[in-house]
Amino acid sequence: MIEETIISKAIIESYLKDLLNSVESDVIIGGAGPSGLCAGYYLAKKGYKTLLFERGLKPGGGMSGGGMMFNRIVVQDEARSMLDEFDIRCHEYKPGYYIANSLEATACLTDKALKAGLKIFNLVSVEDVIVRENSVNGAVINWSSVKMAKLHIDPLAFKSKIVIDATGHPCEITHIVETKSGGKLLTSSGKIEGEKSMWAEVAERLTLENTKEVYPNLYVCGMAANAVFGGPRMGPIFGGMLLSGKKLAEIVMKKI
Ligand code: 48F
Repeated sequence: MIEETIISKAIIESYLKDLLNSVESDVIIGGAGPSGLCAGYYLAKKGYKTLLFERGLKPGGGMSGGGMMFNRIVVQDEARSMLDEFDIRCHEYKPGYYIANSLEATACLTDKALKAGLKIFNLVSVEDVIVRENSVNGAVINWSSVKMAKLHIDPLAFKSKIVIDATGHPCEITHIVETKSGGKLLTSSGKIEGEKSMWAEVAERLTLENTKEVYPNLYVCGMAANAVFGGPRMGPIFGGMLLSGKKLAEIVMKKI
């Protein structure tokens, strides 16, 4: 005999236990694209209490869609070893260009990150941050459906030592901080410099250079890093995203 109320209690209790245990953490990541998942994987693997809030139903961000809905991604030599780290199969298309299935890549990143201990809360958006004495101290979250339904419902606040903006092109968390801090970001103008048009080679290099702190205790990785610091976009080559997440995890580990 199957009792429906046991199913309900199992789901509610298990989820709420995770949620309650997450109110204070080491690191909060906004966005489950490749860079956010990668950063979360390396941090969780080293034992840092790390949460990831993802607005959408599924993790993966822009990775699963590949290039123009052709579900393939390209990764260059520099990030080849990361495909192995995540058990993502690939083959060399031309010297230095590796091609992988974008659905497999997304699934493998998600699987490894979860199993390393990253807590992923999907369908939840970061809508604000906690700020104390000009330093980010956590994220303010709400169900994504609340915004979609245009409901006026107050959010909840989760504290962390570090917040990572991995929200991709719109760099949403940095936008919030820029707006509310009066434009005092650690960029050359103090504001978001804005993403530039596609130039894959330069973009891949700059993604790594731009992976850093943008406001005290707020860090950017992936496409958000280029959008914030004024780098170009790169299209469906993903080595920079993976390396950026890894680099940021290392920076954050040194900081805390
Ligand atoms: O855009 P996205 O995949 O970020 P990424 O890790 O990778 C970029 C590439 O996919 C691609 C590219 C490189 O080849 O140019 O675009 O930098 O994933 C960002 C995720 O953040 C979520 C969004 O739903 C997506 O899954 N997101 C955006 N804003 C919020 C958010 C928010 N405010 N709160 C929570 N999640």
